[in-house]
Amino acid sequence: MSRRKEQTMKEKLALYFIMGSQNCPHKNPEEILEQALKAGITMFQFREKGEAALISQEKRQLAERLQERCRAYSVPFIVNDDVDLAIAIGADGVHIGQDDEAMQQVKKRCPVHFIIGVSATNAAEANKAIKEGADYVGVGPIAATRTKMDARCPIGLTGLQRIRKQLGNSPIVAIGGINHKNARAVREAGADGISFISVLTKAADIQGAVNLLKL
Ligand code: TZP
Ligand code: MG
Repeated sequence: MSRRKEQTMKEKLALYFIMGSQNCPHKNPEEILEQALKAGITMFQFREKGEAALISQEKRQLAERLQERCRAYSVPFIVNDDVDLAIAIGADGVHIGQDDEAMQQVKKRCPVHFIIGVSATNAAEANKAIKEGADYVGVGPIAATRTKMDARCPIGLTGLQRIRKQLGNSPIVAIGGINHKNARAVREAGADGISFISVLTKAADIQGAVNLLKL
């Protein structure tokens, strides 16, 4: 990746909000996203996942409604796991995990301009993803999280630092248990950006919560 492209990617990763309808059972995901966009998030991932997740047409319809909101703010709209959906609705990219479709396959199917993100828990996974052409790696969980039930053991700031050392300049976004208390330390440990779910989906004041994450 060119230095310039790398830099642009890092700017997009700064405040990366992730959400699916299952993350806000008693709230309207469109309203949450609208407020988050207004507050200044720089990227969004639609992660419709788990037992309570929408499927088929309902999933696609929600994706399209959220995508429209992102478009209005020129914020990239990324789809988690579901490469077919991402292609079908003309998303800006996909995010894939270690157990999802192989990178080679994803690259073959997606338009060239797609942003491709890959989850990694250690330096070996992160290195492999970048070598295979990932635009960024999502590294974590950094701290304990109640949002992802099958999350691996937290890697802490030390784990993040280790991965940063191995990856050189490649774009890294940290994930898992990130809140206003640890956001700054996470950046100082080498993350170009932070990604978060519950800190916004559970917030009474989304604008205020985003402001605190920026500090
Ligand atoms: N992957 C690793 S931890 C996690 C994901 C999707 C959940 C992050 O959610 P939260 O609420 O920001 O800890
Ligand atoms: Mg996945």
